[in-house]
Amino acid sequence: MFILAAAMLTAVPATPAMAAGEKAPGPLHVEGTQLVDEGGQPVQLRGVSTHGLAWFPEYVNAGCFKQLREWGANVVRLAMYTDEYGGYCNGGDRQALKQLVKDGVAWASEAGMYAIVDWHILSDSDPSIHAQEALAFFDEMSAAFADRDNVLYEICNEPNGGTDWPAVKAYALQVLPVIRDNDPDAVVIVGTPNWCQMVDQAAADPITEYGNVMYALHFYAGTHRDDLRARMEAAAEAGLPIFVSEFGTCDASGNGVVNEEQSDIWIELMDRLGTSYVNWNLSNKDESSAMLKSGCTKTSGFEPEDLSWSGRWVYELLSGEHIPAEPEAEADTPSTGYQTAQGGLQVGVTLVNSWEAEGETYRQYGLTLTDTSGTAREGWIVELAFDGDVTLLDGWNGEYSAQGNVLTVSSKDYNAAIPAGGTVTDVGFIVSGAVLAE
Ligand code: IDC
Repeated sequence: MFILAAAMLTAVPATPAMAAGEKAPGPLHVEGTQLVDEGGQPVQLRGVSTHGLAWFPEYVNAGCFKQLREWGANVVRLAMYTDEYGGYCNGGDRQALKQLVKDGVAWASEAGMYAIVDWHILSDSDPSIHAQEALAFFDEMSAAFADRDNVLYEICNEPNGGTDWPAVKAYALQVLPVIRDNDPDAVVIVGTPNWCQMVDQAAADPITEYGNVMYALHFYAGTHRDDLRARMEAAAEAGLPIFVSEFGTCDASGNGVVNEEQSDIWIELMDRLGTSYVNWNLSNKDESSAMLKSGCTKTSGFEPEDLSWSGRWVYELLSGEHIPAEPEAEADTPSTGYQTAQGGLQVGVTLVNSWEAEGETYRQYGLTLTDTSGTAREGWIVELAFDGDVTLLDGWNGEYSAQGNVLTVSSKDYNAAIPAGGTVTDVGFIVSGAVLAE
């Protein structure tokens, strides 16, 4: 845990860290849509995923995993790419990769955490491409981990391209008996088509031949929103046990801005459904999904200042503790914002956050619109002038268009109506390139 301030010692982590002498994680199984422990009590796993083991092996170490546990994580995912360069099926050192998986599982156990062994297909969009290697790999791994209770197997990260559910299911039905021969009760997570978004297809035709199977849904908060959440909820209602074995706070490229608002909405849904989730990714790669700043060369013993924006958000999520904002982020935040009047609307503008990434300054603003005309309206539009050409990265609860130095924001269907004297809140956007002129 970070040593931040004495006051933080009173914060109650959402997942309490293991006390000394507490027993190692016990076996899990699937009941209905839920992951449960031996006593049938629901268990929600929450944790982080490594980046590709071949590229970032250094984070697989005892101290790092112990610290993740102290932060509140109870699961770590060991992501082993298959077909990306250096992956298990593309020139990777197989012995070294398997050893990393074994070490990772051992260190996860030692820290009191579950471990997910992830066969990380991606550019090989159909898991049947490397099915033979997968069968041999899972045979060896499930034999090695047969006596361990804390291992879950994720047999195909993200089927994509034209790979449909019947193809994924056929592959799963090849891998499942191999794992079950060695490790009869282990929980197995099966990917779903279209980068793990088509849980509806699995719900319509689930695997009935084996128990303790869960289905992966993946989301990136900057990209995937209500549609995917609705699909997830419908599949859960239809009885599908879902495991969010990968999610990002940013967009689906693994980069872009961290969308805290959408991430929070996702967490709310997963907490409500009791869904387990794992954040992408534990590395210092220069991309916004990486938890560590690219300048951080530590591989354990992280301090708050080592964490990226996403890393801070994940730390706060897992630990329930708040990291005070970094001084430089606050530096250009006006405390009260400012007001401007347009067409009978009082517009309150606040600079919520600003940050640097890849040599660019990003600023997040929030708007509050209050009617001062005394007449109800069925739509609104606001023009905001910047001190130079402005680039829009993201916006919510409004329609946006940026031209030159002007950003135009207008109403969505659901917040178009403002009663006389009424207020619209939660409108916000992220821009780069210029500062809002006051
Ligand atoms: C991304 C990594 C990036 C790496 C790339 C390889 O963040 O550094 O170069 O893979 O192609 C996924 C995948 C996951 C992706 C991630 C972000 O499971 O491997 O990682 N993402 O693009 N699905 C949706 C997003």
